[in-house]
Amino acid sequence: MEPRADIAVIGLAVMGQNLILNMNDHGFTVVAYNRTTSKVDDFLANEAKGTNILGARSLAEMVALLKKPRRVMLMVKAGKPVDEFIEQLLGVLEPGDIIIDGGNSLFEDTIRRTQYVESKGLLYIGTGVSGGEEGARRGPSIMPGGSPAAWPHVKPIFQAIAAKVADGTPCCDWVGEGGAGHYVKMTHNGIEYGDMQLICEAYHLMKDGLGMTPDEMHEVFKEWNTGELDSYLIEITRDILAKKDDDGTPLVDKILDTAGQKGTGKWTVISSQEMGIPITLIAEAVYSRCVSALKDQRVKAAKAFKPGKTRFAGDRREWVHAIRQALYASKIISYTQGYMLMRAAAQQYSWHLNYGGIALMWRGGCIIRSVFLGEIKNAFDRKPKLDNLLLDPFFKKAIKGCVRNWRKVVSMAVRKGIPVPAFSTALAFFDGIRSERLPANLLQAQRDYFGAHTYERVDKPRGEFFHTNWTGTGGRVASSTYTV
Ligand code: 2AM
Repeated sequence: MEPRADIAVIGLAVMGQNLILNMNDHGFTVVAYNRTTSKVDDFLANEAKGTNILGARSLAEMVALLKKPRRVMLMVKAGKPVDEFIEQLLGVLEPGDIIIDGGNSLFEDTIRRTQYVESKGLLYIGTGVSGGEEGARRGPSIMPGGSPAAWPHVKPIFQAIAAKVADGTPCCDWVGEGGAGHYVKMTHNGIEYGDMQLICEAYHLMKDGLGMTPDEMHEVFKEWNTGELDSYLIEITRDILAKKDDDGTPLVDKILDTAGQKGTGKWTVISSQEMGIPITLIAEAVYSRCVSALKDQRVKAAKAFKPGKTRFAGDRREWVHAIRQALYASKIISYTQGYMLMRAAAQQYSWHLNYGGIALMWRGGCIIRSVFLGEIKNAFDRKPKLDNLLLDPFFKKAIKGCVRNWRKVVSMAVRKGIPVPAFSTALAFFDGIRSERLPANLLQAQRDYFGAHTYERVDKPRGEFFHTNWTGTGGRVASSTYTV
């Protein structure tokens, strides 16, 4: 067998198949393999018919078809199947060959696998692939991390098949070492949770606060999609609101209001807790799905605490504008928090993340693609070491322009009893981060009172710790090991 294939893809579920077809369209010779080998035959006889795609019925046959260094991409279920395939591949590949995991793996697994595969003399890439089935076929956002030495070997393929922004730049670049690619993909998914929740809150306010119909809201989202909120998620919301059921009534009204989740939003929040970074908006987005899932309890509580009138007084157009501004400001906060998280992770795991490059990768192809990400890219172009997005002049001005209406919307929602957890946590974070002095002085006093945890003083240098005998009966010894 002549080694003529550029890359092998293992896993012929829809994402794997579409990536293979995409690679084939761009002139690469791909060899396809799947645990259940009948799927290889099916694929070659149907979707891949008439293409240059090759099939393999065993890993040995697949390896024999590959040019060196061999590139093998796994598109299988995250978790054990990835480890099992890595083990099998180590038996048939050679030092210098490259194993790529394109599934939704947890970044900690990718850190471990990169070290393991490198210890065997091979190279490893864990890459986020976003954009769903359609993205995989027509141009996804691709976020690769792992062994830096592997990048030049996969770059031509990945950048060719990735989505492109208007000037032709691909939505794929090297993210960083170890698990950086999967971390950035995880953060992307967390931000996606936040963006979706923000849109849902805007919808809820327009529906219950302004009494608008889906058709009227369709018009609003259509207009929003032409400005600073122009994005894939606003666009699909516009279309969803116009969709009618078979009986001609809006389909959205017939959909049960309980949301599911697969876990990447949760992972983002868990990681933020471990890192001590407040990504409050994504956390509220995850918890909002949890609240939505408690339908039975909600039905009972709704009977116990009957809502009052939810309608906002005043001009509807002005309210719609205010809601738009509240959404925009909250979105800025969410991305600020997401970037804070990635910065902390980079420090913790010694990754060299390219923050502007990440914005560019998300600019097209993926679910959170938006005009807004172009502005984030600009902010990092202006100042590559920018440590807080809020302090960039563009975003600073944008927030200042929205803050009055943001407060107006959140306070009216609170008065009328319409839940806006993401809008309001964003505002609380904004007010917290711009507070030079927070009440944590009292908190430290409480901790010192009951646990002798000590405190620092405003009139002494940082790093000097004090303990007070608050009651006159406690000891004078400070606690240094017990932390709450
Ligand atoms: P299958 O077609 O043989 O089930 C998505 O589920 C992809 O992951 C499919 O290609 C599937 O292969 C593969 N997959 C799921 N679990 C697997 C496992 N335990 N071992 C190998 N491949 C697996």
